[in-house]
Amino acid sequence: MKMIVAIVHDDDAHELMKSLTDSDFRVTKLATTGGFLRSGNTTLIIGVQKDKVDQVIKIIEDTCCIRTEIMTTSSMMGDNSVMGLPIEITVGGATVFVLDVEQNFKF
Ligand code: 2BA
Repeated sequence: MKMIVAIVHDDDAHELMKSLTDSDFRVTKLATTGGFLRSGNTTLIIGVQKDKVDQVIKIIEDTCCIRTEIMTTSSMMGDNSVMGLPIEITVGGATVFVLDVEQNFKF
């Protein structure tokens, strides 16, 4: 068994959950925060048999879009200055980790 951890944009999360559950995958959604932008994103945990990993990756790839976010240099440095310069940051479509699951229990 494998565990797929997918960090996606909040705006893609609902559609991705729907596509995965429509394809009979089981999903858990977590509200998470990116360390760089310090803004909300969504992490989905999907437990699947090894032969289903590629199907899940394809659904994620087809659903999640690359976006551009604007942040200021002052927020990057963590200060409250209003003099920060706006910079563009490219986010996503998705950051995906595929992990081996040693054991899986349901009680
Ligand atoms: P954030 O950490 O908020 O990062 C948002 C975007 O900022 C990243 O998009 C990347 O384009 C940019 N970025 C991050 N760190 C940077 C840095 N030190 N210098 C310049 N630009 C930087 P993505 O790569 O698509 O990542 C989206 C979110 O996925 C991240 O949000 C984070 O929550 C998660 N993530 C990405 N890589 C990860 C990793 N190796 N481990 C854990 N979480 C990760």
